[in-house]
Amino acid sequence: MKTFTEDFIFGTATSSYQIEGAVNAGGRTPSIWDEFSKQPGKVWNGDTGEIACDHYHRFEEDIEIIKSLGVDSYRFSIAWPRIFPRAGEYNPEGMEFYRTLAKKLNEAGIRPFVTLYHWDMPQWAYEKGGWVHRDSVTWFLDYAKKCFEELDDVVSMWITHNEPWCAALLGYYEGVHAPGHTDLEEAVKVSHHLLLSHGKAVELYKNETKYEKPIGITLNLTPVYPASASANDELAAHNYDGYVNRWFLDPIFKGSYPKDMMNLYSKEIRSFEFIEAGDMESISASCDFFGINFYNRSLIQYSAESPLLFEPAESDYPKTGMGWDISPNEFRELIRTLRRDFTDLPIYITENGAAFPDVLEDDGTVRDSGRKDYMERHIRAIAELNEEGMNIQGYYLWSLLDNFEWAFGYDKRFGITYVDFSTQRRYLKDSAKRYAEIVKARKI
Ligand code: IFM
Repeated sequence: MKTFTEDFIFGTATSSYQIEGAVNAGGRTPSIWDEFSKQPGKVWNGDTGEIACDHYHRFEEDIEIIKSLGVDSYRFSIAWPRIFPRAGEYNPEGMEFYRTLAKKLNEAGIRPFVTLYHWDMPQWAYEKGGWVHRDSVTWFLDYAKKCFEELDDVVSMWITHNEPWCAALLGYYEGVHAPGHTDLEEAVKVSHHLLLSHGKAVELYKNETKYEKPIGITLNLTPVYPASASANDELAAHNYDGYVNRWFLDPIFKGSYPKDMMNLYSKEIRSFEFIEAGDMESISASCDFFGINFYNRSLIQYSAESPLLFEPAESDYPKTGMGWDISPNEFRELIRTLRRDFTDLPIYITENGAAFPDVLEDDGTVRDSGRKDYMERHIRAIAELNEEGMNIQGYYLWSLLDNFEWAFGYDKRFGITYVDFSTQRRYLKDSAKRYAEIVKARKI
């Protein structure tokens, strides 16, 4: 039996575009995801976030679900185009939605953990150059400042960016996320501007003595393993680790980009002058915690055809519905590596969870034993890591609700609550009931 201290934070998480719907309500204008998902072939089944879980209209019902789980905290993100629907134009009605949500959570004893950017850049900002343009840092800071001013008293912790790797590399290099570009130079610039906007937002927040809440960033990290001990596979794994993990960890914790990756990228990027004097100091501005989203390990092999010389290798691990390896042991190794090589900051697991093909039974139950097992194994790993002194202070299960899973549309269900998208009725899955038991007992 493993136990958690009283101050360990159990939570659950969502993001704005994935659940809110109501894309034209309250003065909101389109985000890059509204535009991207409308393009044929970009999202499974032509799905969009237009209605999603209709959380914008049903948030009170959703707070009741969160309450029923007994969790300490709820992590959600703010839709930037609700706050600044046009360049320089603040929309108080958009802010009011989040203020009401946060206030009601506080009234229920649930701490709001707020992410500023979970990928829904306003379309107007994209049309002015998006994250490729250095001015995006200023646009983001205007938005962040307004959120801090209007919400800090009702928010318990702030995250600047969620998974900048996805926004930059999936969005601008692999082309599978909005805005769907396939240009490495753009993607690397975007990653720099995302990181810079993070660092500058942290500086802005910390320079105001009236703000004292913890602030940090969340990265998606994956421990990488070579498919064999061959020199080629070792090289490929090292490159992939640089591509997903070190390109973000190094600047945040060491104040520099990994030189091996700059070298590799220099095949397509002739100049790194977009990194200006003082940028790295801002990017490595000290945070109060470090957020990690963990889903799976990566098994990687060499590929001479791939521009960065890596590709995924076949693995014989049991998989989730995404085809991702279920790998709680490698999660343990990841945390130990981070502690050894990167940071002493308190760690929050800001996302962890699994998609599986769920079945809603006639009696309203969903027997999602695969998700339950996945969750239990990762929660147990956290308890054990804390016994080793790894200082993980919170765990947020992804996700509160089945929702719009980006390019996979509504095909992949990550929720611990089943959403019938034709009626918008919600049903607690077995995993949610089990999570409530763990949270209540604070043991597993
Ligand atoms: O749904 C996403 C989330 O938006 C970011 N982290 C990974 C989740 C599952 O793919």
